[in-house]
Amino acid sequence: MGVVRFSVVTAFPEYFHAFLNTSIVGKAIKEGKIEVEIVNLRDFAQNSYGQIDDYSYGGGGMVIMPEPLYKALESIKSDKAYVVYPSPQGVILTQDVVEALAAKDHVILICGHYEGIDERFVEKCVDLEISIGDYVLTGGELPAMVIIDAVSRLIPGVVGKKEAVLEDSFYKGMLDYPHYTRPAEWNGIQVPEELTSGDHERTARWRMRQAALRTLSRRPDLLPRAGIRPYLSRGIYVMLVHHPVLNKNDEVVTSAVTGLDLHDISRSCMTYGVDKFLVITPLKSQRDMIHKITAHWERASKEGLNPMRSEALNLVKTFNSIEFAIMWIKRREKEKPFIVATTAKKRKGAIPWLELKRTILEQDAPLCLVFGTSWGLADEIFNQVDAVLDPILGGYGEYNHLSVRSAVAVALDRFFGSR
Ligand code: 9D3
Repeated sequence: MGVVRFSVVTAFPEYFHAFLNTSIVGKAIKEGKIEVEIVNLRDFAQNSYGQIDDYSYGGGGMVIMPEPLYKALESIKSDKAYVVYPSPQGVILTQDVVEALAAKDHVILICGHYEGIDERFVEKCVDLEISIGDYVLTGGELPAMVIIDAVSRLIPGVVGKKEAVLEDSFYKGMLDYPHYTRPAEWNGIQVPEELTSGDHERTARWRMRQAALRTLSRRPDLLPRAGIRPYLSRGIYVMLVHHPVLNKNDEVVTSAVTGLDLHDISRSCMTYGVDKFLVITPLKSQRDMIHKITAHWERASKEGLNPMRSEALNLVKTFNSIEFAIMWIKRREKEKPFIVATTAKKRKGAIPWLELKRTILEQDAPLCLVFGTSWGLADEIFNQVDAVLDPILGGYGEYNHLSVRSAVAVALDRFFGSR
């Protein structure tokens, strides 16, 4: 995050006086964390009348002329400035755009007024047009301040540590929970009991729940990109089934456990916040082999070798049937988990990924995602689960043969990854 410098070209410098001397932005400037220079467009006027605008060709209002803008821009000393023009025709300002700007060394903001600025200047000098939303303002000054404000708070040390932590990827893409301060009762309205109880865990759970419910009801559009794992209070389980599964002739068989699946899926589970990786095989010899592998890495970790690998493999738990695994989850969670089967084939009644993501967040129930090895889960499984997911489609051609560990990674990213 390298921005230290903003230059603003404007015909109304007074707009910025209070902004640059107030609150967090004012303090950041005083402390030298950012630098904001205001360039008065009138100083680069065409004539002694201070003319900077003229009638629009083809009729309409006034348009800022290209030459004063160009002279103003030339007056700003910089080798690698990024030129932004706040305009109703721009890309909508989102946090992604703010983050991109925060990576620049020098951002120049060109404030339009009246009907706008001459398009030839835009063509020749502007790197990006940015709109701050679909409503009509009188000029680009307020948008310029919005951009400076949003970018500044990303610069280390500009906002306090507490707030900065809130900005962590942890909270990314979801709405905030409601806030309260004293008095505990105001106008007959009580502060929610969860916040005054002094029980930190209960407070945290309540806040995450509020954030989830608000996001679902007010901004469901945020859901596809939101990382929801921190908002779920119950366990998430990935189940890898080696029996009953199909072979290539659609016969029910028992498949072999592979070391690759064990290592790779447990690492994916660890990465996305899965609580346990349940490996199902009715063969005792196979379960023994799994224990041998996990014990090996456990020992390696105790000897100071690859502790991360053993941490991930700690998630592995073996069962000789799906039923036993579900019983174990039920006992651990004191509740029946929501069981979801995955499949590479189209099945009627299957639900889209986003719908399941919404359901998981809404219900906050324990979740068990079931993956079949070999040619997929046997038919009998699909009648016993709460939902079946649409297959993962690459969006290209008919070929649809992901390895099960790739499918697990894609599935976990769709539900719990934040983008
Ligand atoms: C008559 C057509 N209008 C375009 C929608 C003309 C017009 C309206 C408002 C031309 C310029 C402006 C001034 N607005 C900005 O400079 C502006 C703006 C905005 O109005 N809304 C959201 N974001 C921005 S960024 C700059």
